[in-house]
Amino acid sequence: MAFQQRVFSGVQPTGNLHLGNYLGAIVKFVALQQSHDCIYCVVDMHAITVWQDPVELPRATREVTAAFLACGIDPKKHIIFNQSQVAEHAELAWVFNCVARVGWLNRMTQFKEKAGKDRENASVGLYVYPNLMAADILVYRATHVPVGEDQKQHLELSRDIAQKFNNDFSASIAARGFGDAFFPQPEPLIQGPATRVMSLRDGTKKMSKSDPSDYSRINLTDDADAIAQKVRKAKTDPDALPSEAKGLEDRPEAENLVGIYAALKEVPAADVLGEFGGAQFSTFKSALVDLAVAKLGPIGAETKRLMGDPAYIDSVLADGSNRAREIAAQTMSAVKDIIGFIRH
Ligand code: AQP
Repeated sequence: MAFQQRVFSGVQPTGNLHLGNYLGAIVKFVALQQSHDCIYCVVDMHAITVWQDPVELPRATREVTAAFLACGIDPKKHIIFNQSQVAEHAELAWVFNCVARVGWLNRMTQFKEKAGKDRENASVGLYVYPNLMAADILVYRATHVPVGEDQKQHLELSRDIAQKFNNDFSASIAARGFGDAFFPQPEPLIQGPATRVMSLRDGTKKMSKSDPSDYSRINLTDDADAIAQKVRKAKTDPDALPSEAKGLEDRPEAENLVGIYAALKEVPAADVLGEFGGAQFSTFKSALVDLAVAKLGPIGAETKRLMGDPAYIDSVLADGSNRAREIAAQTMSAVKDIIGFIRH
């Protein structure tokens, strides 16, 4: 069956958005608006898999929304909304809790990393997080999902869930005129030189909101001074930059900074090495500061300006939630029929 092409992705309101979120996901959200219908979600229900302060959560939800707008997502042509306002996400997630297998979830590395040694004490929500993520995508029968490399395994699980649902209910799906598949196999879009931006303090660790050191990441709302300080203090090695990609092997910090520069400048990493091969890090870091300030400065300023108008941000979320709900309700009605739930 041919599915209408549709993009879905989400970002958690769990702290400051950083360069990894921006280059790994949001830049792609913006580009895909030209070619697809897009739905971008502030996934507040995912956020509460780890306790969130009820005073901070709405602020963080508005800040992610403001960042989406500041980066250039058009809320009229596309949809921006917060997950908790469309109940069908949770409804479909329950169905998927009954489709996905315990063995599949046991293989999820993100749960292992986030729960750590204290697994018994992790929330059940954190464990079934990937089922909710599958519901987020499939409740819109979305076909393409731009994400960073860290979400690859969860996307594979979403595909497995879609396939098992299609198999488990194949006769019912066909009887209702949906052909041989009700859900598409959503395709991850993980491309470019910055699919996994690493910490500025340790090139083997992902740049992350939860790293205790603010020097490990560049936040989208950092001012020029903060960006300059963080880049200058970023860990490097004593050698000059190589002129070819092979020279970055076993130099994770150098590779990371080159990847960041390439992604911000929207050129291949080879071009960056062509330009800076043989240069010392001090020279390269100065160029990186200029580029990062030029790219991120206007986004940070616009995010802050929008945060001064929470009523406008809330109106964007309300309008987006209404439009998202219409699509999600149609999917959920069909899912209920397919499963055999009586609808009144
Ligand atoms: N370092 C990264 N490099 C590239 N992409 C990244 N993403 C996150 N970190 C990087 C991508 O950003 C999108 C939104 O992520 P999220 O906020 O939903 O989830 P997250 O992965 O939990 O973010 P953090 O910063 O890593 O938070 P913590 O500290 O809680 O682990 C996703 O598409 C993600 O791939």
